[in-house]
Amino acid sequence: MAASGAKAGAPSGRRVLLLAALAIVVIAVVAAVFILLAPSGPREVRLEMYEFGFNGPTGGPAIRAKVGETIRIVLVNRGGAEHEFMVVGDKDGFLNALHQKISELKAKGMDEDEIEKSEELEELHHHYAAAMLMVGDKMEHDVVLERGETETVTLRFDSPGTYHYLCAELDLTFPETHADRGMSGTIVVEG
Ligand SMILES: [Cu+2]
Repeated sequence: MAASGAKAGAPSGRRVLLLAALAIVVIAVVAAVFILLAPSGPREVRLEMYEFGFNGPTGGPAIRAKVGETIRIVLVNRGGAEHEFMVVGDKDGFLNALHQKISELKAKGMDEDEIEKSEELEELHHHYAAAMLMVGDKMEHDVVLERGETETVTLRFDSPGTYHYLCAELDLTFPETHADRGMSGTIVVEG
């Protein structure tokens, strides 16, 4: 009896092992199918704003993207001042034009606050913005965050190239902007 019991037990043990192995294979296949079929949302990049950088005291991480790809950017203002996010192609051109305009408006007797809110500066932002930002259900060329505020924006690029994201808020050492103090980073868009 004991011998036949041992004989019967051996194949049953192998069967258990076989079933376990089969179960592992089935689980692996199901998991792989789930991963492949899961809707892949837009890539998310988190940028924390400080004086005067993104994710640190200066500069910002380089972001890589493909033409037509939607990127979701979560902006968190962790600084002590208001900060802005916008994307330009020609950073030097934008900052030079901005400096010139600020000097002109300053010569007219406008103070920092009036210049910041002026239509002329708004037009410059609009002219140099290289990518529109989807903020909620609105298209904007820039977005401004108060201290402690969080905002999610999505954007995509139609042309390859090197772009710059930056904060063009005026600084207390007016007429310099936060971008002049290093608050910018690159976005490399490949075709
Ligand atoms: Cu700023």
